[in-house]
Amino acid sequence: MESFEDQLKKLKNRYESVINNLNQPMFDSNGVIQRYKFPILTAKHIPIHWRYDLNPETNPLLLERIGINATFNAGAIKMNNKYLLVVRVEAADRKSFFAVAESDNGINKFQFRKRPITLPETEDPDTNVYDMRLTEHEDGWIYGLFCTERHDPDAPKEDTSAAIAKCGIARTKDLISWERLPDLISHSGQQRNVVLHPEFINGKYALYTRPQDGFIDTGSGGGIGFGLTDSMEKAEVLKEKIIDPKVYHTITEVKNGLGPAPVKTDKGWLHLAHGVRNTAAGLRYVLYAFMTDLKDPSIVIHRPGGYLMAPDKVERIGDVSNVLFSNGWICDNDGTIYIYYASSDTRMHVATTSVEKMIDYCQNTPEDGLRSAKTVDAINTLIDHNKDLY
Ligand code: M1P
Repeated sequence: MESFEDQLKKLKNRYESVINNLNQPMFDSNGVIQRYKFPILTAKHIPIHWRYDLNPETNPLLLERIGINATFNAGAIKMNNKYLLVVRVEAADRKSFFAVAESDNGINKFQFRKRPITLPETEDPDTNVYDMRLTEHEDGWIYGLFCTERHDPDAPKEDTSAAIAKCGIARTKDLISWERLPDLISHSGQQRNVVLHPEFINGKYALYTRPQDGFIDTGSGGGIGFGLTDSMEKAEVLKEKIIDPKVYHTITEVKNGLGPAPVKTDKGWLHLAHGVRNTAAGLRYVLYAFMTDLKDPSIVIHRPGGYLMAPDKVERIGDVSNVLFSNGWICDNDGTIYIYYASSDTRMHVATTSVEKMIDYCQNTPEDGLRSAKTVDAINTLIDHNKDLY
């Protein structure tokens, strides 16, 4: 049998080769989005000392003690010249938690910090927390809004899967120590995919919401909502206005939800979201974009039809297949945008674009005409425009 030392050496070498793997841009691009060949974070990126007891006395066989299932749905922020992701890490026991991974260039060599985030709890402990959206708010705090899930106290005893989803809120200045605030109170059922707008609107905090009747089904709720709250210490949204509804026979037919906090541009706020439709093979999650008014971000000003990104090749396969989901992006000073997205609830990827390209995409992609004939009209308009050019 291999010695403890030799096994450990192998483990360490494997880990080093995973985290030092260099990415490559993919040849295949639509001009808007540049994908990269390799995932930037997988379960294999989790440090060895989180998973193994490294003491030969207590683990002579060097067995893994704590398994990790997946690394996905990460919030993102740039601090001190580092590209930081607050990753949803899911352990083998199905509990998700948050952990910071960082990279020097946003594309390569993401590495987890020494420990996961210790997130304080409220008086009502969370069973599961996931999908943190980070917002650098003009009040000086970095807020992390996430989904907190608990068993439904009103469910019949035999129903062990009924859950309630709420928006949990925490804030930090450094991503190390976190202050937990009370969960968001809204009056529209359950909430997932809640995002804080970075600026005050009419002196209030503005939240993008996603009301839903049930835990999975949005039911009569759904759509991306917008509401205001006086404070984040006791966040409560009394009224939600649906700014981007779910619509029959579109990419958002079943449900949708905002991704990261919007990016401010001189032409309006740039948004990334996910849309969900049903298929015979189950739900399909794609990413789409839209823009809202600079002064009033509850008014959509550009609504390009269809998806920006859909699951492709290996992205299609995972724990929850056929899913792309993004809750983090970073916009650099030079206008480069790093879109951090997860595929099939399993692994993290990066794609790059720019503010200029995204504005052009939003302004010049025809809106969904909602009927086949309108799609043909749009193609004919383009063909006519291209007359003498092909
Ligand atoms: O499994 C796909 C996604 O499902 C949920 O998102 P939504 O509420 O929009 O359907 C979330 O659980 C998300 O984490 C997950 O990726």
